[in-house]
Amino acid sequence: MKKILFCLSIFFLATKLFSQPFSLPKLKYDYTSYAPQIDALTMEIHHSKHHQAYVNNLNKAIVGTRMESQSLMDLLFYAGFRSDVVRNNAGGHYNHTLFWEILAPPVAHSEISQELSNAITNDFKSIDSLKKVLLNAASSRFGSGWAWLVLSPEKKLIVTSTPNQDNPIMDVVTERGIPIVAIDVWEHAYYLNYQNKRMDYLNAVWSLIDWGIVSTKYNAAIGDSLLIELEKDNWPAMKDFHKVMAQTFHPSENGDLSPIRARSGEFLAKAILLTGSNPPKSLKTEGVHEGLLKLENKCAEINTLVKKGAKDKVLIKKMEESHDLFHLVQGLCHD
Ligand code: MN3
Repeated sequence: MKKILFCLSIFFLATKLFSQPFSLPKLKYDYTSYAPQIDALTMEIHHSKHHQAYVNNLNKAIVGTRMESQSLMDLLFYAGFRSDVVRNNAGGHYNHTLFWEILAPPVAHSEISQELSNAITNDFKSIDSLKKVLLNAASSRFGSGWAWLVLSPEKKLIVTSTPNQDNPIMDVVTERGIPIVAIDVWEHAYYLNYQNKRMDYLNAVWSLIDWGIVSTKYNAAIGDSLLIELEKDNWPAMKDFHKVMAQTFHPSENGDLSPIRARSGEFLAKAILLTGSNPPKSLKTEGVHEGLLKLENKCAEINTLVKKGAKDKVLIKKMEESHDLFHLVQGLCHD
């Protein structure tokens, strides 16, 4: 029995040591199925080399850090707080995954839903004008990047484009939302077959988009609580405060009080600006103002303590209290 337990524990330890948080998703069709729109060699290199490299580099960057236990969504949502390596490779992994999901050989396409069809008519007049707007965003993206069809927090469909491996979930972009169509406009996506003719590639990719799958993405996005999180984050004073909070609180958790000792005045100033700011209109914010006043008082206490040269232990406790208050206030906001 002991032997079995020992073997089992070795097995679990080994899977823990060698398991990687993220892995390359399999394609639904083989590499040859996307031709003539996208040739097999481009598909193979794009998927098995480029996408695989984003996955490998992401895993390498987060192994042994607190990020290892976080979801891909968390990594993306706060990309502005992450290193460039994490931002680029988490983006690379997410973006390509969505791109593969929505592409299918035309013979395998499923029908667009009535809901998505209506939404496109409402927000773009017709699927043809959506095509124009989306392909224009893709063709005019300077250098490498992506074009997107996105469901915004106001539940409108919008077209956006981002550079490099950024995407609309990230806090580094201005127009945020949940992407339901992704178009890769890096040269590695088309250069073998199309060289400099990006527009020809874009027309070909458009004809591979399976609108039945996009409809499923649209339905899921409509009910996704991520929309509320994005709306909450659409509050600049809240974001500014959060940034200073993250940069001072997290070091204090590890016993480093130097950031808050250097920035307690700024911490208080951001709290005052936050109390005086207006939350996004679509959020219900009962009790939020009272919560923010308490938070401001807490930041004032911290600033006074820092000025008096208070002990680390006292400051750590107050920082914890302010952090708890902040999350309490954030939790009060809903749509
Ligand atoms: Mn690519």
